[in-house]
Amino acid sequence: MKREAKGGTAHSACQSLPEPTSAASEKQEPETSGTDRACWLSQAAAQSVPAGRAVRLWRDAALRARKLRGGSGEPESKSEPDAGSSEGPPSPPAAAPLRSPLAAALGELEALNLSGRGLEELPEEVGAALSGLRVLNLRRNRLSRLPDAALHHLSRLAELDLSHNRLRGLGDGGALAGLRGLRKLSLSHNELGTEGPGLPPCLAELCRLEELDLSFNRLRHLPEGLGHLRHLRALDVDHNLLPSFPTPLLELGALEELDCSGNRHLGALPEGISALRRLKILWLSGTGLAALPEGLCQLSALESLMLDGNQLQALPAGFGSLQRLKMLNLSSNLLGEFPAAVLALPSLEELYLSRNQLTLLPPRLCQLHQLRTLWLDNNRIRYLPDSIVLLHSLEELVLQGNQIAILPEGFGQLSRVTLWKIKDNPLIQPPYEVCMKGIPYIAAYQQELAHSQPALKPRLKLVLVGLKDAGKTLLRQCLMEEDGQRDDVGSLEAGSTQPREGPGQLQDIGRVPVGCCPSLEPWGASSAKVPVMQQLEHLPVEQQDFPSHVPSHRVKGKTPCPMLSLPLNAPRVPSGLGLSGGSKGIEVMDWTADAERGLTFIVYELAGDRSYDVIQSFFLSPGALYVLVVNLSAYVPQHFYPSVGYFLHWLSSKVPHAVVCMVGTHADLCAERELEEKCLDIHQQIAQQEKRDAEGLQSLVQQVDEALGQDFDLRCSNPHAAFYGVSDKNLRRKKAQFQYLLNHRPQILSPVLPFSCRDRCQVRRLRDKLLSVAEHRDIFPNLHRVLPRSWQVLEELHFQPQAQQLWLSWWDSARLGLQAGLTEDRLQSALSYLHESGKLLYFEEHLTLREYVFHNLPLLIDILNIFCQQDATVLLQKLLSDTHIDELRATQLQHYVEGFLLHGLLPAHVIRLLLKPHIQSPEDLQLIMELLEKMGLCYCVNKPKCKPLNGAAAWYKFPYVKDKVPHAEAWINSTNLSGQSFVVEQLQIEYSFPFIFPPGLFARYSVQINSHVVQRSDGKYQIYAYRGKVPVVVSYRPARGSLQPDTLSIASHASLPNIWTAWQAITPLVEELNVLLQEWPGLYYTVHVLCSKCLKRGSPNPHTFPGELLSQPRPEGLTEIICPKNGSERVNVALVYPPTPTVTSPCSK
Ligand SMILES: Nc1nc2c(ncn2[C@@H]2O[C@H](COP(=O)(O)OP(=O)(O)OP(=O)(O)O)[C@@H](O)[C@H]2O)c(=O)[nH]1
Ligand SMILES: [Mg+2]
Repeated sequence: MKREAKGGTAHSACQSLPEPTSAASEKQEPETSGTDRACWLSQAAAQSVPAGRAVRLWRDAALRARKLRGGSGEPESKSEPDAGSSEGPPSPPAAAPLRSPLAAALGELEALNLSGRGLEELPEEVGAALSGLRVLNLRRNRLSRLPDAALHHLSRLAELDLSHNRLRGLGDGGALAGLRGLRKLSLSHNELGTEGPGLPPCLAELCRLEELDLSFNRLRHLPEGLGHLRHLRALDVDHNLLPSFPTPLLELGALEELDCSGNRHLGALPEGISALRRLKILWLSGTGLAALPEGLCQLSALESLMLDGNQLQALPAGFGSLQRLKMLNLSSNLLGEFPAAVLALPSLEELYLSRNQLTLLPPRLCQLHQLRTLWLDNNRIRYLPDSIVLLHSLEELVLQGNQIAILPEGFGQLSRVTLWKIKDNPLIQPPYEVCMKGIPYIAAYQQELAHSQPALKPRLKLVLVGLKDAGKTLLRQCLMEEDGQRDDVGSLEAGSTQPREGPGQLQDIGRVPVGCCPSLEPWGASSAKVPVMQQLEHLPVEQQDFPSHVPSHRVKGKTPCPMLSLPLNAPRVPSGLGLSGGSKGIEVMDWTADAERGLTFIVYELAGDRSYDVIQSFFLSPGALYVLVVNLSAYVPQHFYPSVGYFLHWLSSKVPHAVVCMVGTHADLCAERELEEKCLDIHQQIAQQEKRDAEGLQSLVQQVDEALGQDFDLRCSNPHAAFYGVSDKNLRRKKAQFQYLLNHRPQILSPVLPFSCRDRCQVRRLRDKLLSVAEHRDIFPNLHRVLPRSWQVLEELHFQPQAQQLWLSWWDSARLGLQAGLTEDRLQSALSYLHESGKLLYFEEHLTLREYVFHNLPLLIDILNIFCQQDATVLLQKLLSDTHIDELRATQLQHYVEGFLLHGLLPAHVIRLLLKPHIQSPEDLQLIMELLEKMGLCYCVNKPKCKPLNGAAAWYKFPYVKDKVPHAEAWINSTNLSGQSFVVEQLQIEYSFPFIFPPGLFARYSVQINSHVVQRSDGKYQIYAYRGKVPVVVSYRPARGSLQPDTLSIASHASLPNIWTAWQAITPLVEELNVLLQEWPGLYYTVHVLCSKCLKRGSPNPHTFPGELLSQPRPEGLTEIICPKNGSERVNVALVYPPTPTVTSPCSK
């Protein structure tokens, strides 16, 4: 808008000149540069005018977007390099001796671009030699002064760009004195004002000046005579140190654009601002304004007004006079009430009110018929006026971070809204799961609600986590039994818990833990039938089985963990005990904890056995209550991390802001004093861990802030700098990511709650505690979501007892839909809701899977549990359950089982046997394998891409089954990518995970990349493969001590001229990893590009460049970068930046 407002009059004097570097466009994007484009001749340049307009339009939009949303700062993207920073200054062309006839030719030159040439001085004679010049571009050099004589004779000069230099002052202004014809002057991004006043009074004598850019300097004053610039239309003085609004500006009657943003202490505007009657654009972001003068309301030509980042509490009464205003930004102010005057602005198209303190919106908002953009995020709004649905032109509606529970009826009418943000609101109608899918889904929900009665059914997911033998199963049993009001603990039986129920009936499949099939599982019977009391008599007190990947440094102290010191095959519990071996995988069941209030918990119990890590992560989702269980009798402070700290890291990496309730079991086995001490210790260590993590993140925010405070050029010129070369945009994203992590720390509800299943009182207390947490509207605002009755009936019908199959076809589901009163066209949105809320799986966008509804989650989990089974006997028993199997076949099957446990490989026909009776036909098997592939749990190793297997047996690899073969075969060109002697260059991108490496990530990633690679060879921690003909290696390296976190790296190699092939090989893998990591929104990790020079030398500690460079374009003109670890040695830029930037940035969460 800023440029649009300038209209077409700007360049009448320079019609045949190249796209001019206007003050505004300059801020967005540097001009073309590079040796081959150092100068243009005017004839050639004339052709560029139409294209130039298009470019300008684009820049305008980008500039505006940046100003509006990102705040101000250094321009992004392909900034010109400071050519001298890495290569030393090339000899300035202008310094060469000038002789005829060359001199004569130069004398006719009209436009000269010397940007980014590392110039430190301007030769005195340059002006005399180039007297015909009309455009001179000297931006991005190192000029610290302008010799008086240098620009003399340039009386025809109309545009001069001196931005991005090191000018500290202009002396007495002698250098500019001769430039009487100048219309455009840019002095932005210098150091003007550092010495003396910064600007000479004679600046005011450039009386033909139309555009003046003085932004990003250190100016405290503007020359008094500035007001004499009668033709000045655009003035940028933003990001200086002006202590007040400069009065000379009030005389600039022709001014159409004024940018004073970023002068933090401007404080107030004078009444006299009304004199600027032609002003169309006024930007005053971050200027410390606490009020606006009435005079502002007389700026009747105003179209764009930026007032964000001030301290405004209200607008002046006459604000409604700004009848031409199209864009108003009032974000980040102190508005407690919606400024009513805004409603009188009929032309308003964009309104930004983010980060204020608004609670209500006026019903008359709908008067703003032209409104296309409405940003209201991070306020305290509770209700939206019904009339908001009449804003038919709305395209952007941002409401996140408010208190909105209900969207007005007819909200679906806002069908033109494409940018829609609603998260962080306590939505119940429609529920969050519907809202986040977008306006069409909201429309479908609301139509459905109009068709059928609303239904309220509070259900909360309750997830039990903790180490093996922490006491989760018994705790669950006690709680659920307590609900049954029985007094005799001894009569508790595992089988008495309620599995997922259909409408009014128990569902058989959950009657025993879903990980166990009653007829096949040897432990099933023993676990299910032993009364609790009996189990208590044989308590294995000292057992602690730590996650295998908890780094040893995390386990403090010397006391060895009892279980870790046992031989691998030693029995862990005395045989014959009730819960020998613990639970398997995941168990799910419904628990009606409060029948009166109808509150149901869907309980997910995640077994402590780490083999189930990969599948368990799928069931950690937002909006659940997590109960972290610790065995207090076995707890010692040295084991805090594996028994508590690790779980908090795990939970919060997957579920930011997770609600965690700490429960300490086995309280009956601890003396009172011991109990107190242990609970206190856990409490304190949680606080310490939290403090450490938060402080770490805080200091990262600070580092990013410091980097942002620096000039982008400076950051690019110093390879030692923390964020060398990282654009402001990426830095801001990084900061936003850190802040997100800081603002979404886990919510740990109370100190540890001691618990003993022997003590009925404690059981009851825990149950009451869970209920009160669940009912707490601030913690679980979504609990009381409103559903159309038809959706709820549909859900119930899908879970009725006869629906024992693993999936339903779309048609079967549609039949149930009809029973629920849903016609087929309305079924999809209901299924989509049930999928989003974790009730069933329905992949509406998957070509094959969308024909099916996987409604039986317990059964599916049962299947997942089988694939995580590490016990050969159990697997074999499943395979041999068929009585017709002869001895030979049995031996074969045994081999398959061994192969599976050793390499994670299984052929399809054996999988089919394993999944009996759930899977019958080959088609069924095919479908379930597609589902598992979609979930990223396995891939087919021998399926030719896109073709079915021709009768041959398909083999599947389950990469999370830890491959016992430590290293993959390093068969790529018989080289080892970490080796020493290389003719070729190496590329290596390294992801580091300082807090936690998400369990199962390597396995999931290994599946995810399968479609990109061929001829792979997998080891425990490595994958060697090819992308086309180019080798790639993916390796995971577990943490070694606290200073070296877990890393995952992706590497390839090629000769320098062919290095693009290596980039082509690794960038899709990098992008795949970036996408996968979005499943862990609370995870902190960093990405780096390793220096290939260091790698080549075999350095054990190679220098790292920031991974953000991967998503940035290669800086034009830059060929080499200094590697600080190699002194002055340089790395080719092609070894640090990919030829085309990656689409996803590592910090774009
Ligand atoms: N005395 C006593 N024993 C308990 C208590 N809670 C659990 N136990 C016993 O501790 C052992 C382990 O309990 P489980 O409930 O199976 O542990 P878990 O956390 O489910 O373990 P996994 O399923 O392996 O992850 C069992 O023998 C329980 O009987 C308790 O509060 N007091
Ligand atoms: Mg258990």
